[in-house]
Amino acid sequence: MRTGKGEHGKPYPLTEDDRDDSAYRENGFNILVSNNIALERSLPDIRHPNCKHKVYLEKLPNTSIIIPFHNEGWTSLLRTIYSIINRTPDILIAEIILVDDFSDREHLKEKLEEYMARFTKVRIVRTKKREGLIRTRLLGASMAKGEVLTFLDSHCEVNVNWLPPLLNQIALNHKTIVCPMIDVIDHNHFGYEAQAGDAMRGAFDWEMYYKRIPIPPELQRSDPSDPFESPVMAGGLFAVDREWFWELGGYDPGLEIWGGEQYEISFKVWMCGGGMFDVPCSRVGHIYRKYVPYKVPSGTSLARNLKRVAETWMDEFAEYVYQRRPEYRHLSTGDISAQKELRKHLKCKDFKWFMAAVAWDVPKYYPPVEPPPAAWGEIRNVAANLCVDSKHGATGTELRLDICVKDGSERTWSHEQGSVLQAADCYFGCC
Ligand code: LR7
Ligand code: MN
Repeated sequence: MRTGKGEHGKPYPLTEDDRDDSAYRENGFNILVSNNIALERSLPDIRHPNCKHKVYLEKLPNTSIIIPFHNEGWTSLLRTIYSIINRTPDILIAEIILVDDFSDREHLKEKLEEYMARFTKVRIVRTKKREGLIRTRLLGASMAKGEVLTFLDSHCEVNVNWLPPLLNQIALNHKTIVCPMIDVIDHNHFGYEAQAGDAMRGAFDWEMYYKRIPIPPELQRSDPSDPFESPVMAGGLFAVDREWFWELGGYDPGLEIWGGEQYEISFKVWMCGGGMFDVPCSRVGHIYRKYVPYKVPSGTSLARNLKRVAETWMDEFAEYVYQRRPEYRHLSTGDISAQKELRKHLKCKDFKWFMAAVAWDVPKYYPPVEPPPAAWGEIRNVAANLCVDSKHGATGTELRLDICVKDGSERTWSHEQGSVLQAADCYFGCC
């Protein structure tokens, strides 16, 4: 029955002025539009019609809803909270934990505390320094009391009856991670709609880009509204049994700021005795940004996170990634011994099993490129404990013995069968 701009998830009628870049700068989406539509706006119920007739267990576990945020817009954050409060059975919410990752915007300080005082279930916790979204989620999870942990981004709108289908799947088997269908809230006009191609599941290519590929016919159910297996999640929106999450070691806390964690948790849950499902009857809208608005501390890189995950979980398949991204070979991952130990302790299956049993359709879309038969490494004079190194000299590139440096790319050599010796990279003009 609601009327007004943006109601029923309709696009806000934008004027030329509304499109000015200044409206996007702070959030990567149009904050003026967000400010001009109702915090409690209505959304279209775009679930599969069968969802209206599904029955769920009478007794479902309750959940802590954990929302990390860094410099989130005021109305986009509030709309996330209102949508949860309005569209979730109160009895299922143990608490809503807002975790501030060291934001510096004024509206996220006392003003937020004062506003949230009206919601008895909302708690605000704050990191003491910029941690990035992974450790920020971990902080929220460490304080959570609910039986299930549900993670959301700070610019979402949950849709009709989004939570019970997720909790139901976990109640049936607690070693399950579940994800809602992620709908698109347009970053210009805030129109709400399904992503292109609804019958898709999560995948990745060998550069470790997240991809969606069609659900293979073998996995399609007679009822398309039933949950289906998903090899990897998008990252931000999922629910997991709290105890199972910690049994899995939570996230690797060595992952910095942004990215890679979706692979870590996905590989881990599958390889270590659990499973992951997408649940079509649960739908949550997410604002996909136009660009990343926040600063990323220098020295952190997505590449490092990805290599950390590849080294811990992907076994010989990591080579396919390095084949695509040769620059990863020499990147330092930091210490991953605790992650390797966890993998052993949990008696996890190997990545080959994961590819064969779970992600078997991925290579059909993203065939890995076999690396040439080659040896990689340093050339060391053991007596002097010095390594062959390439340097620019007066006559071009010269080879000399020099101190051996771990991860020094110019000192790593590859040798293909039958070919001449090559330096691993074209750094410093030496190929
Ligand atoms: O330093 C930071 N600290 C934070 O607390 C950076 C971000 N954050 C917060 C931020 O406020 C937001 O709530 O962390 C959350 C995710 O950050 P976004 O919104 O900038 O990330 P994203 O939506 O662009 O990216 C997706 O991939 C991320 C890294 O792998 C996370 O897993 C996000 O949760 C994830 N988002 C989704 O899965 C929603 C669907 C989009 C897709 C794909
Ligand atoms: Mn997001």
